[in-house]
Amino acid sequence: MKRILDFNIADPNFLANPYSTYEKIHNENYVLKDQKLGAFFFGHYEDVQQILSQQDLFTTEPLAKRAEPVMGDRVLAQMHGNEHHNKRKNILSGLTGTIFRDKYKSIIYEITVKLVKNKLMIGEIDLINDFGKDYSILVTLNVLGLPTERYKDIAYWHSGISIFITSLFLTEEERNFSLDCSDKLISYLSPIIDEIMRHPKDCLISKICLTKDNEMTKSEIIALVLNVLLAATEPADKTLAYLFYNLIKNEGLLKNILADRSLLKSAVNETLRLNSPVQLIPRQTKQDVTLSGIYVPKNSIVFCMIGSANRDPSVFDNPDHFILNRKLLVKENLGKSANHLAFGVGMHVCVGAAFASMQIELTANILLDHLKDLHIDNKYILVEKGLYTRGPLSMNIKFNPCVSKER
Ligand code: 2IO
Repeated sequence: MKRILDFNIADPNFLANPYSTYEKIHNENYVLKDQKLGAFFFGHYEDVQQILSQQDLFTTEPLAKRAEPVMGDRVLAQMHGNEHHNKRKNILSGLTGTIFRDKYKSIIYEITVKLVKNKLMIGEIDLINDFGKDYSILVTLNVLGLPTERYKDIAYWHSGISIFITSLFLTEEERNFSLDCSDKLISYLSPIIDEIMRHPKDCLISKICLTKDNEMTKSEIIALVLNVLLAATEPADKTLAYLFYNLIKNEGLLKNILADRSLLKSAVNETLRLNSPVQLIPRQTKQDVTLSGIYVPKNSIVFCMIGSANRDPSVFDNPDHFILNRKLLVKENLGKSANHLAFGVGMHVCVGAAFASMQIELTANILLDHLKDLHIDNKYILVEKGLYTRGPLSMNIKFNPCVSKER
């Protein structure tokens, strides 16, 4: 029987270490309620799976407030029926494995090598601030078909939009900054998107515009472009940094992976479980619901605690540990297919999941080829930031300095 526990998401102890709260949720069978926020927080694997799979009971309505004001229109997760099906299909058609191999692979290679090049002789790189932030924006701009000359400005505007989407509390000042960033990014993108609409090319934006009767408005197109830009960049640098942290910090793991690169795929997967970059997914109840014995009134905000669900000991043995072939340990009752929920589940499961996994695996392979004798300084302390999306503030990794052999 589950019980409600009073919870304050703004508690600095929770921000510093949400994992002990996750443990409490599992050990004492709690569902959390934040009275001030008026929201429920579900952290059990089965509950999260239920919430995300029953989209008629638990709607994506919270995005109308969380995303629309900075996106300018609806994002993919707010759509349903035919519209959702068609838009999702169009976006997916630009993110296939074939296109990845034929086109994005070489682009990602070039971006990665270019960004690490001047760090090679130094023997140290911060995977977040020297690499990941620029890397994720550059890759995504290329995929969308946007020019990259002003990527620094775009990264700045993007950061403002990201604050809006991923904050639980916003000051007036932050809100204004976010809205201003959104205005500026939309003004910048608008004429470029017009041009792509006039002369479609081989890029994701052209595929997004691919509606039969061309019934999409300009703001609908821009919102989906911003949706892809945000969703593809925000978790990418975080996942890559956590992956290298896990590879280096787990005894013998790096050595095994260097000897057999096919293991990297599982390492990316296990990183997504243990260090889920998206920790919360919001939903809203369409009617009164009782979930796992907890009564949730109509129109309540319900947060899925992805990071907690992914550490549910009834699904994952030894949940706080990095275990490479974890899939084999998944408990019987959820079936062999049970996996982490880092990409969500149900009809709104991340449309870029396969692409993201390929992207992170490829980039890690390139970095492993270029950076030799990887280690992390004993003095480095992992400090994480964020409740909604969560990632390391920095990730300094060291390696043997070498002279670049690249052009
Ligand atoms: C972009 C939070 C990075 C999505 C969001 C407004 C909608 C949706 C998500 C993920 C990850 C982002 N929500 N992607 O949780 O598109």
